Amino acid sequence: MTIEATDYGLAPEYKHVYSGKVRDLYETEDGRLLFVASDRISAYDWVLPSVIPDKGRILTAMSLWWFDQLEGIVPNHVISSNVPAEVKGRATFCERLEMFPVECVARGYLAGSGLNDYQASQSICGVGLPPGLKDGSRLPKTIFTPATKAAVGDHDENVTFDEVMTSIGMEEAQQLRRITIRAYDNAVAIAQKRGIILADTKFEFGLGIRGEHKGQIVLADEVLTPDSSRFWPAEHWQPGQSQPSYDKQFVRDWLTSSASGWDKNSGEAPPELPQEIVEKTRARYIEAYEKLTGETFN
Ligand code: Q0N
Repeated sequence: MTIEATDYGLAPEYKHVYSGKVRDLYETEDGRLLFVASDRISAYDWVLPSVIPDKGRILTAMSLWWFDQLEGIVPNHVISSNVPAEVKGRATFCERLEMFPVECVARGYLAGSGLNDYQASQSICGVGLPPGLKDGSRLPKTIFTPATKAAVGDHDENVTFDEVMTSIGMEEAQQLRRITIRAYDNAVAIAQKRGIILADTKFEFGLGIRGEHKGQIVLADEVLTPDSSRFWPAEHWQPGQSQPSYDKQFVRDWLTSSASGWDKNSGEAPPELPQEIVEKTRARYIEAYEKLTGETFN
């Protein structure tokens, strides 16, 4: 799938380098990156034709807040949030790193691909688990379940720790696992106090190339947002069934209802969301931000 960048009207000195489902990356003439969070939303592996107004600003604010919370645990790639007016609030200038080709996933609860792998093998990414766990169960301890971009298609493919070691070396693999688990465990404890379960999350790391981070492992991308993590409302947590998503449940419920006229297995692109679903979803992102940080979203 090829994803088109949103046109922010940035000056031509910002050269587009990459677009994912929901983010756009540019490089500056002096070798920094401009990391932009769009208002795009994905569901069922599609980027929807509707946008959620302010989603990019909300998730940028949330990610910056988390980078601050984790400051003592791992350095991060953020240089400044003082960005061009066209992307104000939704972008950061970042340090260019040498990225590790590994999606560093930490899981404290069973869901998603972890649940599928567990049901097939009672293990995830080579990590054995006790019997009797259900959809949404808390795991005995946090596990590192790395993934890589699949050779074909855009799906991440779970890999074993041994495969990560073969790819990047034992020392780096062990460090990525240790930092991933430590950062996630800290975040879980913070979110739990605010009534949010952080079921799992995905980090991307790189090695600093120059300056104070040269040779150090640095946290990149956007962190601990509903786009990179599973957020569950703690008051509705009930293992044994799929947990409602904090942010996307209205979207999923509408898309799979007869009202949408869409079949997620049809291969057809999904339709635009009704205004009511857009507004309720925007309110959920704001609620998650405000609940987590204790700050008002402006
Ligand atoms: C970078 N992406 C996101 C891996 C790529 N600080 C950085 N320095 C260099 N490159 C990147 C960053 C950041 N952030 C990040 N692409 C390049 C795309 N990911 C998606 C998953 O695969």
